[in-house]
Amino acid sequence: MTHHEPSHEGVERAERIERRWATLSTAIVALLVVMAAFAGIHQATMPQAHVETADPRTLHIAGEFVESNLGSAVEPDGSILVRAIGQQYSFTPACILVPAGTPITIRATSADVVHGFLIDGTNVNTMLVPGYVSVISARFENPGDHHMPCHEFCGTGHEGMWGRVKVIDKAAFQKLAANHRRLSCVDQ
Ligand SMILES: [Cu+2]
Repeated sequence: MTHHEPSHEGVERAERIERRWATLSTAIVALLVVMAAFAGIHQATMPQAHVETADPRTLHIAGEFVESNLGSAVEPDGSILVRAIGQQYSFTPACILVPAGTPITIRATSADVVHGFLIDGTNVNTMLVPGYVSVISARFENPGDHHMPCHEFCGTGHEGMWGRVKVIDKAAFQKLAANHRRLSCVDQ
């Protein structure tokens, strides 16, 4: 005779396994809740330390983004600091000049709407948000030219908004830097 009634031990075993899986999944959910709570509280108690602001209305008049202060400069420690702005529909400077094999810090912001800042062939890829300063670290190993398109739709002239990054030999850059406070390659 065959019957399909599960045996007593079978039912007990199934319940045991089911309880084990229920405990495991509850533990996973509890862990995720704790992680989310920690991340939320941690963010609230320690806001990002490096949010820097720049008023787009006074960008051209005062502060670090005035036109005479844009371009590349040699810092006291030998690193290069580049300041740039994006506006409808261009970058200033339109051509950024940097030396090869040197740590470079780019500080950039927008004078109007949100723009994209991307350097072709590198991992430099950020947004220029009006009111905030975007800070990017980069290093270009080899001399050459890179395209720098705006990759965030910013208006009717968006497709024509792009700049260039020109990487030159370190010694040649230093020579130029000796005679100019701020460098760019707009006229090259
Ligand atoms: Cu743009």
